Amino acid sequence: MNAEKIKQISKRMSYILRHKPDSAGLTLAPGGWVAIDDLIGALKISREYLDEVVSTNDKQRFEYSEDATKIRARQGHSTAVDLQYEAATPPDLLFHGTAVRFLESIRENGLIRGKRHHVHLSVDREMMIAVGSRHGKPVVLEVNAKQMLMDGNQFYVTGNHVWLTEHVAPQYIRES
Ligand code: HQG
Repeated sequence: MNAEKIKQISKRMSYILRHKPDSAGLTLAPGGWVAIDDLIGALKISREYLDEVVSTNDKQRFEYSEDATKIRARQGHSTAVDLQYEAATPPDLLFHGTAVRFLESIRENGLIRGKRHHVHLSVDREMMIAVGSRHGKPVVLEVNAKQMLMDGNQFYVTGNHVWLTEHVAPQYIRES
């Protein structure tokens, strides 16, 4: 199917499932779920087309429920919803990709979640360079997840291996 159209639908799905479900007349259930039938109705696409958008998505941003009747965005939400992730134990070291121009503020305030529910971290340094590049000249920060955990901070992991936490205080950050 047409790659451009798929991308366009995927962007609209991110907007609906993360930020403005009511723009499509939908409401997110706890966990961030909506009925697939409702979503494809709102998007005016077939189930087969949705399957294609979900399976080919470069970052695997969406997931189906086990019974394949519901769909959600795995992370990145700004709308108020409890994704019901269970706390998980992260690897000792995680990375965060950002832009050089944010460093001064990050040194002072740590990593803040901004409009999103969480700060996004990963074990994948390369991917974090790409994430940082979205904002300018990229820089990858090392996050001492082991110490954060010992100090009582909580972490969550999504099905596409993004690690989430509410805030990373400056003392856990190292500029690599
Ligand atoms: C930065 C995309 C100043 C933070 C990506 C980031 C990711 C600060 C920007 C996912 C700061 C927020 C998340 C502070 C953090 N002062 N700047 N104290 N603390 N920042 O887009 O992490 O395509 O909300 O470093 O690929 O870039 O949407 O977060 O540069 O996986 O699926 O403020 O979103 O995925 O930007 O990206 P964002 P992010 P999707």
